[in-house]
Amino acid sequence: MIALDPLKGTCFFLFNVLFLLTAIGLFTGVTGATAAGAPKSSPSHATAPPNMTLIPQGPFIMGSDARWPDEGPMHTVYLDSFYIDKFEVTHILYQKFIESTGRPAPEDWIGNTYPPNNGNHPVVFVTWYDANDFCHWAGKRLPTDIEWEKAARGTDGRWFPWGNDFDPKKANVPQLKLGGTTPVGSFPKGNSPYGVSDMAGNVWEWTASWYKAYAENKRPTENYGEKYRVLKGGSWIDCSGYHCGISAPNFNRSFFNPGTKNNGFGFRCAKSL
Ligand SMILES: [Ca+2]
Repeated sequence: MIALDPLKGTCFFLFNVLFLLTAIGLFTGVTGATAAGAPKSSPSHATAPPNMTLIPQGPFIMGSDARWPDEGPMHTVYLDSFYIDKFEVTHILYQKFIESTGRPAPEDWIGNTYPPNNGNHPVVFVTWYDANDFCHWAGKRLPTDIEWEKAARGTDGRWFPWGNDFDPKKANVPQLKLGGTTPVGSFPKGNSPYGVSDMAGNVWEWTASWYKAYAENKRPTENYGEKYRVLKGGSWIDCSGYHCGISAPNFNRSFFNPGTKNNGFGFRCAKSL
């Protein structure tokens, strides 16, 4: 399923401008150093905040024409570099947020205590507002759906974080029949090309984006607009009763009222450089 793309034209324009600026830099010999001759610091994995990783700038393939109308068309988007959490936000981290801010705990907690032995599981029963406020409290922000898809997909247009073939042993997906969440990072063979965990399965993840049609999408629905927020990545929950198909593909889109919370919705944060 898909969103956002008045950005597409802008992204291509920016790409062309950046290409031109790079070319100018090469001809004038100013890339890689400041006018004063000091080395220019460039973002790297080494400079990423703890438990975050760098998603480098550049174009990537987003969307798909293979399944649901809102997932297409497949198109190329240019993004600047950004950081994203390697893991879904856990109960342990969310507890720090609650204790710091006085925010009410999720409904499956007892008081300010998360379910027993679930500290490293992703927090669930969180609304979009909870997720958005947590990320800002942590000095971060929610990723856009575009950023999320690049972090999961890399640049080669793959269907799943690990490649093009569905493999229920590489993610906590309903086909694995575990019946609940797993500790974050439990499926390292299912990591994305950037080493990001649980991008297919475990919990669906709230993004900053409204549910809107991609540019050039010719299949409008009454659901597009600034009503629903996009969630990405599938979860452990079997949604086949809703004819959702396999929810693990990188380009899959779900959309819900931002006040929705359940035992399959969580989130991770991103950060601008
Ligand atoms: Ca996930």
